[in-house]
Amino acid sequence: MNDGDGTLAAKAQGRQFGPLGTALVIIPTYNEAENIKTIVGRVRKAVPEAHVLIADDNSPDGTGKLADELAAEDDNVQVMHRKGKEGLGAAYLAGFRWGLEHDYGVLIEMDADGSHQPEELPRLLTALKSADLVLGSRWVPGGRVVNWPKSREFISRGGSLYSRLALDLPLRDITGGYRAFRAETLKGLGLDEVASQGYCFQVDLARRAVKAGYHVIEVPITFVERELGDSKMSKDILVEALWRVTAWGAGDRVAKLTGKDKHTP
Ligand SMILES: Nc1nc2c(ncn2[C@@H]2O[C@H](COP(=O)(O)OP(=O)(O)OP(=O)(O)O)[C@@H](O)[C@H]2O)c(=O)[nH]1
Ligand SMILES: [Mg+2]
Repeated sequence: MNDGDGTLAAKAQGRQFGPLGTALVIIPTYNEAENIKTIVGRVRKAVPEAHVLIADDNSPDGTGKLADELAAEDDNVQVMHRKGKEGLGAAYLAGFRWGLEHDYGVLIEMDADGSHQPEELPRLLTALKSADLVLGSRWVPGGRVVNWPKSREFISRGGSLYSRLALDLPLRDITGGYRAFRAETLKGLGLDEVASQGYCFQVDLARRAVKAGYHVIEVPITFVERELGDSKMSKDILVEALWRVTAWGAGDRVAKLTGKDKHTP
């Protein structure tokens, strides 16, 4: 149910949700030297009580060094230096593991390029008070994208619609990457088996959460196309996502037909 903060949906489910605990905003970076300072500053201002983890894949443009400078100035900013470019999914999985080991109550996914506005994070966190997982959503009423060409919107909407139908998920924005997880939710998703490639990563997390029976709600966001730095999106990532979603959907249908769909994820 998309009621903005999830209260109605939680009541409908008759569930009680525990306190959230400290939030960790995980920001994966690859060549984001032009963006990293701004985004970290915006996060620290918008949600001063939250901590930040920058997961940098040894960016050739020196993002890791800038991140170290930010961490040196601020105890609530940490940097994870990774060996080399392995994709955003792998960086998030490493960030999630680090956050769980350090007992954070909430783990947040946020891009470095300003597409996910830190100023909207308080709304996501309010919604998480009565949910297991909150998806920042471009495609529910009130959600929108700024500065996207129609072609990009078509691909993104189409990807979510295809995933929704193929995987039978009651969600509108399945490929988005602005999300807030309770730590308990992440622990229940089987992170060791999550597909880490490109958009598959986001789709796989969402489908695992729904299948595991978690209360997943979508909160409208305004997604702003990056102004600085280069996109890491590629045609290969889209094709990969398409075939994986198709394979998962086919697998789910076979499992349903054979009665073996009870033990996911
Ligand atoms: N650590 C790490 N971060 C990555 C990698 N690839 C992308 N990212 C980060 O993941 C976030 C999303 O990447 P983007 O290039 O913005 O992808 P996108 O939002 O689908 O594409 P655009 O809309 O064109 O910006 C950004 O913060 C990137 O720096 C990677 O291989 N490793
Ligand atoms: Mg982006």
